[in-house]
Amino acid sequence: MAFAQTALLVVAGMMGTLDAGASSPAQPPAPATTVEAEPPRPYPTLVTEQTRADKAAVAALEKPGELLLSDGFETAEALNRYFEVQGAKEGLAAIVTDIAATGKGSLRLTAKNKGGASSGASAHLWFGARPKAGRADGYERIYMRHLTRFAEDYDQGNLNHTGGSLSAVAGDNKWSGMGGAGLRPVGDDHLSSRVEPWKDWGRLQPPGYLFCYVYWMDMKLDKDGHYWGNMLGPAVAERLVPLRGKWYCVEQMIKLNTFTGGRPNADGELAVWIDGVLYQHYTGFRWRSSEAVRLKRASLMVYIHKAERDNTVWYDDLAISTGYIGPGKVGALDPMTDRPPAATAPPASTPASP
Ligand SMILES: [Ca+2]
Repeated sequence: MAFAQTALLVVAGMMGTLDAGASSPAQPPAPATTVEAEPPRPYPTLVTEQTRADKAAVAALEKPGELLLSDGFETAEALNRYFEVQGAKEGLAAIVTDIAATGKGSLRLTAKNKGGASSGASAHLWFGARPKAGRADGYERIYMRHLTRFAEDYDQGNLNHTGGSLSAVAGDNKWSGMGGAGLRPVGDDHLSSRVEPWKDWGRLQPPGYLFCYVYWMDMKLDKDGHYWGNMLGPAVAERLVPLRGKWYCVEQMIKLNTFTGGRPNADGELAVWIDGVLYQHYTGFRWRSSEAVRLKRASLMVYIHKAERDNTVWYDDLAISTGYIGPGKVGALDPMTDRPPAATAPPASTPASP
């Protein structure tokens, strides 16, 4: 809000100068303190090439961690662990068995044709609560992996928000930060990043290339005066347009910034892997101004701004970890069954446990 007011003051000052005309005395310049009230806002840097060239950096980035959960979407009960499922009653968010990457089931999300109105379906997961007493809730660094498949006829038109996202929030309100489209987080509230596709106004085949749609305290203002999510993608030559009807493994990592003497350092990171290959890596994020803002939520969604047809996407093998996961089966839990490894799994004839 402070930035918006400052910008308005500067614009008003410029207009006054222009209106004054060449022969009139110049308007006094805006006080310097007005402009300097907004501290520098560091912006992240794309460093994928440098990281790839540095074995130690890759090893650090791809170091395994503690698996927090995995979900193979094998039974209808799988949806119960999501605190918010938009579209479940209408069958727009459902566990289905006709299409799956692994095992028998997957999560199918459909944005119905609404004659040009917005449409969506989603599932939201909260992993903020820590199981061990005495540990703070939420996490400083999280890797979110999921398999995704766009329908053969998927075409969002222009705008969509379809993909998997990570959010950091302060406090334990699971819905915190939702509904903040067009608004810049102030730093002690929330941040988010979603890996989603963009058709570049029809220049690319649907669904378009994958990039991160990011909200955080140092994001840039859009030309239209709103803080829409900033687009942080790979180098232009490395943009990947997923083939529709094919499964892809997408993994996203957010590492929050540290603090020195209570002041936020610009040392946060954002990385994405596609099918186990590093796709993009950004460093230099000042994600948050408060240490209370920690990673606690993951979401899978389809959202079409102007839905003129049904658009469907499938998700499978979601995993959340404090370290790199990679494609394939996860260690502690089998995404095929959502149970511990085979040695402790019940015989095939035993009915599924709840
Ligand atoms: Ca599955």
